[in-house]
Amino acid sequence: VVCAGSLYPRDSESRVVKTLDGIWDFRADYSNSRNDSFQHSWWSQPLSASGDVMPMPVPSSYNDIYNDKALRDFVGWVWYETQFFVPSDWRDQRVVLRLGSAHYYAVVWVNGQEVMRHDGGHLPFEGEVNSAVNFNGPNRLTVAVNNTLLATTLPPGSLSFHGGAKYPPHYFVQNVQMDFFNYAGIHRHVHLYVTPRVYVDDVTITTSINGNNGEVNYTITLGGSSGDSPPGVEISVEDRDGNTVTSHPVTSLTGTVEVNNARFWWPWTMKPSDPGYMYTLKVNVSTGDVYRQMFGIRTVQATDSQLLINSKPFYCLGVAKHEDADIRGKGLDYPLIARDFVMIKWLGANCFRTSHYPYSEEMMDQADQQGVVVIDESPAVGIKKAENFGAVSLSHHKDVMTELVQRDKNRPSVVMWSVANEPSSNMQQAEPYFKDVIQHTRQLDPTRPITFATMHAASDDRVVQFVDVISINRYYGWYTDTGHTEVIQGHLSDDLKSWRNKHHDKPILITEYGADTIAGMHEEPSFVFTEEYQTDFMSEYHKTFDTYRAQYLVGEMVWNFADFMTVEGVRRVVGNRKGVLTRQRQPKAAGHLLRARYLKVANTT
Ligand code: GCB
Repeated sequence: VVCAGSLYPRDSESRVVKTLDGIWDFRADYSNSRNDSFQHSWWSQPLSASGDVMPMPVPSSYNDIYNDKALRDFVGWVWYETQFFVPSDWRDQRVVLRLGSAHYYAVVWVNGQEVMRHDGGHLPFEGEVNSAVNFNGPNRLTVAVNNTLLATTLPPGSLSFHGGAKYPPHYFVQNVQMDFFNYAGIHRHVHLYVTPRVYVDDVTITTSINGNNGEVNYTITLGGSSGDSPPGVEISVEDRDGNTVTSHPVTSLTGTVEVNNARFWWPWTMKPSDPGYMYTLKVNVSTGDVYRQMFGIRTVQATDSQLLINSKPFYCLGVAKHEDADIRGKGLDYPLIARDFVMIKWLGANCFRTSHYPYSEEMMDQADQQGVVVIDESPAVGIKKAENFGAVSLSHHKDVMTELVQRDKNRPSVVMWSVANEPSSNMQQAEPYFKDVIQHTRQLDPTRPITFATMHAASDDRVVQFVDVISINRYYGWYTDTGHTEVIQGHLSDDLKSWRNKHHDKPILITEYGADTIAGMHEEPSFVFTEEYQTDFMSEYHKTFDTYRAQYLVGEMVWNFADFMTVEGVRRVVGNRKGVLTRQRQPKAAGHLLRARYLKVANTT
């Protein structure tokens, strides 16, 4: 069974959510470090019965918890196990197990019975587990997770096998086509929840604005109903204080509700006094289920030269981010989420890109509620080789877009989908491949613009023709003309003009520019890797941005918000150091520079 998780599990009058987070038993399987079939049936009995187990936190990446290089760089299956109880009065209801994310490939057993598997590391999946759970005693939950990246995974990767006497037996390494550490494990919450037998399965909300009023179009899908006598539903809209704002009961599964004198959803820089206003659509099924779906009333549109939110031009003062921190790796962490929003606002940023994979739902909730705009990126980073464009890859990519849109479609913060980062969009194969992925995404969600981040030049790209906004990643003065800040303006200016000449119907967004900088390293005059170089380098970009800001440039995103971990390599000094903040989220000089700029620009647009 492949099961995508749809609605976020929330408590209500009819639902109870319990978390299974905690310290679980764990073991890596060194005997079979590949994405093959299982070498052992470790699900069939308690994990501790088949060998030693180690304590492992959930949620977290497992890589940086122990002082064990083999585990940090492990490739293959790891096993997690915990125990849980199910209240006996849940017996006649629907009991669901949901994992927010397990990277990359996961198989889940309850009491030795397989209940689901999921392909892909950054999106939720869930399944009904009534027939597997025991209501009268303990239950054993086993999760096997495999982090191997291959030609058809997203992100793609490959394995190299090294034979001969010089290498240990069965030696191989994981090659990645992306510039961040392949953290793995159970990265987000594990929830067990209960709903009535007939339940709200999905809620889709789109909004439009009519003068001072908001129009809320909704579609409800019910699950578990027999069909002959479908239950009734009652829908109401509540404001942020819980007051009902719909004047009369609405009882159909799909329709439009008008909210008079609506408070629209605004990015915090466009309405500092009242950003991120969220309403709640309350769905009440006559047979008992109640679900509350939050939403915001806003519109988004890309024109030939602007990005409009609620018909007003939005200029993205942005950061590209990563889910990355000490110890926990990519594990969900509330203090980190809270701190990141503090620092996003400290920088004066109004926008981030979820480079290079979908971020946690808990993070996205904060973007909604704090009025921070999001470009929501799929995990398709580094589709670079011919073998990454095959039919299997394409079909998986479309499935991932379906799961991503399904998860985030009701979020007002999400104003654009990014279907990929830096694919070989100059290759012939890229054209039909991305045409299909983008068409598919547009069908799923006709309301939001679509983009992808390109590293290629206007002259050799074949994919930008299909998108609404051109997103470019640029490193003049870093990977090319290294150390020469004086050439940045000329190169960037030429670049922007050549894109405009080729596609004069699309605005342009800078999705990356940045320079590696070791915090505390200084040199005057500036020298690569010093704080002085990072600020000199960025200042040159800013001058060009200011010229095109008045024309068709709709935003700038620095690479990166914070330093982050990568694979070991001669170009990386314990990770990528292009953060304007350190990995601990403290500013470098560039952080102060960006803050001064963003606060100034926000006041002049
Ligand atoms: C890029 C990639 C990003 C890298 C960055 C860099 O173009 O999109 O993932 O980390 O460059 O620092 O090289």
